[in-house]
Amino acid sequence: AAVANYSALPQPQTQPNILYTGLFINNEWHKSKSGKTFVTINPTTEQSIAEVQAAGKEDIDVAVKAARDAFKLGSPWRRLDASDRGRLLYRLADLMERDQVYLASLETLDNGKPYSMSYNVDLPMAIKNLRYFAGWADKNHGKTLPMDGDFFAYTRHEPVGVCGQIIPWNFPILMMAWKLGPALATGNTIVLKPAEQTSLTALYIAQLVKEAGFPAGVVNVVPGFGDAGAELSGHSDVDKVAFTGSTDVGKLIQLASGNTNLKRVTLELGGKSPNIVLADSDLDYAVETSHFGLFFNMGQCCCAGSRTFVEDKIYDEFVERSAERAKKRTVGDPFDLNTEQGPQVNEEQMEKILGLIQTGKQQGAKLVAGGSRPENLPGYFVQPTVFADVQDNMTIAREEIFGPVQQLIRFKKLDEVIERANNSEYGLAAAVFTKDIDKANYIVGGLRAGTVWVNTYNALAAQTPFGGYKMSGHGRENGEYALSNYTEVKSVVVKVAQKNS
Ligand code: TXE
Repeated sequence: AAVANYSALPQPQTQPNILYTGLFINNEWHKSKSGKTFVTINPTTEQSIAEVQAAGKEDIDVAVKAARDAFKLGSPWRRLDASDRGRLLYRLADLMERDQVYLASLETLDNGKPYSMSYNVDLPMAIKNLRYFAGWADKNHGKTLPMDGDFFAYTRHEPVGVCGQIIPWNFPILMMAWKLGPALATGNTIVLKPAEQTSLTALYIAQLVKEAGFPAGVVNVVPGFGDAGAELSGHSDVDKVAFTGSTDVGKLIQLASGNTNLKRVTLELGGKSPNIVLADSDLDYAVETSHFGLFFNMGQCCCAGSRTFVEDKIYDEFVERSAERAKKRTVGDPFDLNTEQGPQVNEEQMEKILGLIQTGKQQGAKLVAGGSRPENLPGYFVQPTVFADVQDNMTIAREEIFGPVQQLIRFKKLDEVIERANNSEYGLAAAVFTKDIDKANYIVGGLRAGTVWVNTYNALAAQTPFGGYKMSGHGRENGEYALSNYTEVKSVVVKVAQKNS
C-alpha cells in the first residue's frame, strides 16, 4: 500500500513556516482564556518548534457554544443543500492537495514520520477520504416504509449534532480527515481536539476549512492536553464524542458519557494484532510484508501486526530473514528521502518502548535485532527490534508496544493458532499469509477482529470500514458504515385517510 515513488517526490520544506498556533473557534483565531500555552517539540532534534495555545474548560465551553450556534435551526449550515456540504468537502480536499508539500513537511517536522510517507501516504489518504465522504453527502438517505395501518411512514437520516472529536498523534492529518469527512458529510458541527504532541497540521487545516467556505462554528479546532479532551467528553451540550487513542482513555470517555448526558460514543483504541504466516506462503513476500505490517510509521499503528505467528516448519528461516531485514531498515532524518524510519513521537513513547524491550529480554525472549537507541543520533529513535521465541504470556506478546518491535511466535496447528490469536483483550486487525484458499477462509472466519487481511497488511482505504472488536473499541470509521456513527434515524409517521398498496 505504501510504496513510495521517490522520483516523483517534490523536495520537502525542511523549515516550514509555523503560521497558526491558536484556538480556531467560529472561523477566528483566539488565545486561551487562561493564557496557558505549551511547547511542541521536534522529535528528530528534541528542540522546540513553537508555542501553542492550550485550551481549558472556558475555551471548550466557547467552542461548544460556537458549534451549537452553527447547528441551530435555520442556520446557514442547516439550510445548506446536502450536495453543497459535499462541495465544501471537495474544496477542502483540493486545498489540502494544493498545499500537500507544505502539509507533509509540517507533519514530518512535528511528528517525525518520514516525509516520503507523509507526502505519499498520509496526505493522499486524507484527501481521498474527504472526497469519498463528499460524495456521500447527498446519498445518505432514509426509506419509505410499508407500515401497518393507514399511515405514510418514512425515515430521515439526521445529523447527531455537536460532535467532540479527540484524535491521537500517530497520523495527525489522516485521523483528522477520518473524523471530519463523515461528520461534515452528514451535517454535524465539530469541536476537534488534536493530540498535544502534534497540533500544528490540524491548525493549518482549520484555516483551510475557513478558506474552503464552511460557515463559522461548523468546525472548531482546540489544541490542548487530556484535560481539554475530558471537558469535551464530559460536556452536557456535546451530542457525540468520537475518540481515537489509548484503551485507558477510551474507558474514561465512555464513563464521562455515562456520567453526563449519555452522548453517543465511538472509540478506536489499541490493538495487539495477530499476523499468521503459514508454511505454504511465499516466504520472501511474507517476511517483507510482515516487516512492513509492524515497522510502518515507526510501529505507531493501532493495527500493527505485533504478534507474528509463524508456522513451525518455516519458523527458523523466517526469524533469520526478518532479523536481516530489520537490520537493513534505514533509520535517520525523516526529511531524507531514503529514510524508512524516523524517531518515535516523543520521549515518553520512546521510554515506554525501551521499557517493554527490557521486559522482553527479562522474560526470556530472544533478541535477534536492535534492542536499544541508535548510537550518535539525537532524537527519540529506537532501533528496529526483533524478538524470537516469544511466548504468548510474555508482556511483549500481550501489551501494545506502539513501537518498532516485532514479536515472532511459533505455532504448529491451525485451530491452535486461531485460539491463540484470539486470546487477547483486543480485536482490531489480523492477517493471514497462505496460498491455500480453504485455510485462508477458515482463518478469516475464526478471527475476532474488525479487519482481516489476506496476503497483505495495512491495506486501508476510504471505502473499507475500520474499527475494533472487544477492547479495541466500537463503531466503524471509513466506508458507508461510518455514516451511521454520525446519524440519528428519525421515524416519521403520518396519518393518511386511506392507504393503498
Ligand atoms: O494516548 P492518549 P497517549 C496507545 C499506544 C500509546 C498509548 C498512550 O499504545 O503508547 O496509547 O499514548 C487525549 N479525556 N495509542 O498517551 O492519552 C489526548 O490529549 C479525553 C493508540 O498519547 O489516549 C490525545 O488527544 N481525552 C492509539 C488523545 O486523547 C484525553 C493512538 C490520545 O491520547 C484524555 C495513540 C482524557 N482523560 C495512542 N487523556 C490508536 N488507537 O491508534 C488524554 N486525552
